[in-house]
Amino acid sequence: MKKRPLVVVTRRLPDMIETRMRELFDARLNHDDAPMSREALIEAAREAEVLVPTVTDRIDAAVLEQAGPSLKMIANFGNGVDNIDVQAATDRGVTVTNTPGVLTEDTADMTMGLILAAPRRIAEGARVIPDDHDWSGWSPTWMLGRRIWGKRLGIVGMGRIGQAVARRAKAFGLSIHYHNRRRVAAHLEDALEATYWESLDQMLARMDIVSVNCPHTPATYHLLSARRLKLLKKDAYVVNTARGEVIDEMALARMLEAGELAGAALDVFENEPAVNPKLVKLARQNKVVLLPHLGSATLEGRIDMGEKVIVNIKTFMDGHRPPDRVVPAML
Ligand code: 8YV
Repeated sequence: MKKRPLVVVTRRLPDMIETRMRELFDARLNHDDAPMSREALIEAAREAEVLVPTVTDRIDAAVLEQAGPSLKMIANFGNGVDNIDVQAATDRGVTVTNTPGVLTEDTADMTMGLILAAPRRIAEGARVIPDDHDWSGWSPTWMLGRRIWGKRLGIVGMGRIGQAVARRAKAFGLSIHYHNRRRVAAHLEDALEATYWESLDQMLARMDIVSVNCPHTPATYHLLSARRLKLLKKDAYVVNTARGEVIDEMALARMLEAGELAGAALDVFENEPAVNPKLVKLARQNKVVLLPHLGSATLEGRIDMGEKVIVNIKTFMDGHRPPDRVVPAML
């Protein structure tokens, strides 16, 4: 009987995925609520044949240098692989995979939810929609939020998730605009009724809501820099369900503190799992809406991601190229 590979998983996965992993692999599962410490991650890399990290597990060159000779695969539980030094892994002969395509619609749903929530939860000085449904009679100070239909939505990154956001936003009556590394095909632009902006600067200066839906790469790090954030209209909102590193978070927080932006709705942060204390304080003042990276966190979505991880590992262990292999040229 073929020896089952030691597969070390860094975070809790849905029960049915963990059960399947135990059946197929020598699975070492982690049920701590907190993310794995760097020391524990290095130890896991020393022992595992396959490491299954999540977005908060930084598998950088230093971790890889300390990895054991048995580490042959990093099967990322997630689509974004900016938590992994893919070049360093590839140079060491370690195969990297991810879980593309199965979280597009969930993440787009969450993005649309935040596009809707931000202008309603962040109302200048007025009472916001109460969580406790304290319906003590209608109050004229309520709902001094902002209308979104008819407003301009600028999507930064028109990949699968950006396109799914555009489809939803169009149905909500927003005018769709986008900036992307490359213009998308004309038929797609027509279907989305989307206007392409070659200049990100010019798009940002004219949008009412900006949604960040691009991956975090060396080219998109602080793409929304302090300089670009200053181009936004004072009554604009920023929504980010992609990666915190795409925005200069401290600059954003300072602008929100100074009232130079209407608000922000953030599901991702520059130094996850830490959240900038300025943003936490702003959330208490109803100037931002914060979520703990829940974009793809539906049960169905996590099961789909887990099933992709299992297929990638099984395919690799059977000596074939895994379907979701990631190589440096793709980034
Ligand atoms: C997950 C994500 O929260 O897939 C991604 O890139 O950011 C989310 O789907 C995360 O990856 C879980 O590890």
